[in-house]
Amino acid sequence: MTEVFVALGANLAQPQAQILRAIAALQSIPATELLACSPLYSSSPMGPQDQPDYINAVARLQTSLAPHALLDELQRIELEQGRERKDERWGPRTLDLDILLYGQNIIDDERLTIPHYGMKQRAFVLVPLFDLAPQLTLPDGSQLAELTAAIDRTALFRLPE
Ligand code: PH2
Ligand code: MG
Ligand code: MG
Repeated sequence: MTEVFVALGANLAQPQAQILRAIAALQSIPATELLACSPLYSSSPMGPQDQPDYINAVARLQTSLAPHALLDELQRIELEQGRERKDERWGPRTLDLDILLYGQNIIDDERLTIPHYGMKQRAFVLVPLFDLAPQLTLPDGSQLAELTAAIDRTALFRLPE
């Protein structure tokens, strides 16, 4: 079994409900166990500003699926929740499920970049990840606690549980 962290994001069609539904769907992935989920956060959009705020969270899983098989499952859930692939970079979406970390593995191919290429620059990823795993060390040796302490959290708000 490998420990995996998945980032959840949504900013269309009742995003908070989309995230809650996605958390439930993560529990249906074969050979995979949902261990924990962070609190939910609202965040202002990174990228084009003419889109709604996002709801973000991070889930901790353990799985015996290989990385690409897990990606297939996450993309299936995205599609089930109405995800449309558009050309606009960082455009709005009903659901985005990104593998942040797959154990300490480093993967870089046409379908997957793990660790997620942008995670160290995004408060809406680092803060909920830190909620789940404050002691985490990334595969490049950086300490999650140090990255999180240094990140700008303007416009990131934890939702009441
Ligand atoms: N995801 C994006 C683009 N911009 N902004 C926020 N606040 N949260 C996201 O999850 C997000 C984003 C593309 O994946
Ligand atoms: Mg994303
Ligand atoms: Mg994605």
